[in-house]
Amino acid sequence: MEEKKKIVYSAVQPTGRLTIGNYVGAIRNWVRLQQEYECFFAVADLHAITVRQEPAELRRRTLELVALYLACGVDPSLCTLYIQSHVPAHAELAWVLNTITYVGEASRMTQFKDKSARHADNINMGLMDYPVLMAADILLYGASAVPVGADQKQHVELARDLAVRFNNRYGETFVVPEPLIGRGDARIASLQDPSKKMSKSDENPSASVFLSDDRDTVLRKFRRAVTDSENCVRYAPEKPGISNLINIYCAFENKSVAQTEELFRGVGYGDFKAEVGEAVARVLTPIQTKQAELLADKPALSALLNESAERAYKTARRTLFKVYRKVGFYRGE
Ligand code: ATP
Ligand code: LTN
Repeated sequence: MEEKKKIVYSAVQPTGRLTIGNYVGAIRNWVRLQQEYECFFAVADLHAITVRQEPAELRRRTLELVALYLACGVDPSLCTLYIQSHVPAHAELAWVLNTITYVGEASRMTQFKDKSARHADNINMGLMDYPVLMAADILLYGASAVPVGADQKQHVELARDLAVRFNNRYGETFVVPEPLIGRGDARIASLQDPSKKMSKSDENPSASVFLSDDRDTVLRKFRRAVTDSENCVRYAPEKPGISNLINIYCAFENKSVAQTEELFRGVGYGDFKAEVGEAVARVLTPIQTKQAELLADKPALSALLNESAERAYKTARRTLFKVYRKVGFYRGE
């Protein structure tokens, strides 16, 4: 009998424009994982509304993100790529999981504390419930691996705790998931402050390179990137700016740090920055062209999304009904 493939689940929220950090740290890995595992990748629109969103913009960004996933190589014939709100089981399972989540543990989550501080005028129940909904996402599909950035590790650990708690209380139901954290050097730092990660919500637009940036913008941002005064392309902890640029070059040219140092021996920062910019633009330009082509045919995208939502729902509802049975909901004789 063919061995059953391991299940992988991940999602990104349709808030803000994606950066090359999201590409290297998330989407590019998905493209690799879909070859080997049964993957479910979602656009987490239910999560997005935990902070205030402009409805028209949320709608536009959701579709743009779907097209971007596809343009980056996420292949709907290899995985299930869908919009979270198209599958009602997410919100339904989250409700049940709420009843086994303690207010104390939810309010201790780092992201909840951070976002409560940043959005002090809108500390809503959804914000606190965010990780419970995320646990529902993961547990519905029986995922054993969840590729995320280090910032999401605590949430995946809560999903583990909830899975174990439910299984202990009601009998074996959920697969207990593990976070799959990329290598530390896959973390792309801000171009303006290399001690911070590059983030789509950075207030300084020069700090992040967006996947939607055109070639000139990419080149300009790299030209202005913060470095040091040594003018030697060398990877070292005391040189976080240039080390970050080396990391980016390696990620986009599939080269090792040693190869990159060798290639740029004796080359000054100005020329190196231009080469990093060119390497990034060479990858981004075809992605942008492809994304625009996909967005020009909305009926085709809708058809694909309907089909994949149905596929996702088939798996999800099986888990949901099992849960309903276990907790004692009457479903007829
Ligand atoms: P925000 O600024 O709103 O917190 P973000 O850019 O940090 O957003 P998330 O939506 O939190 O992005 O993350 C989506 C995925 O992208 C995560 O799984 C994370 O691993 C990855 N990611 C985000 N930023 C980076 C980065 N700088 N380097 C590598 N991976 C990243
Ligand atoms: N919280 C995640 C997005 C997300 C997710 C998930 C990731 C929502 N549901 C399930 C993995 C599994 C983020 O902001 N990166």
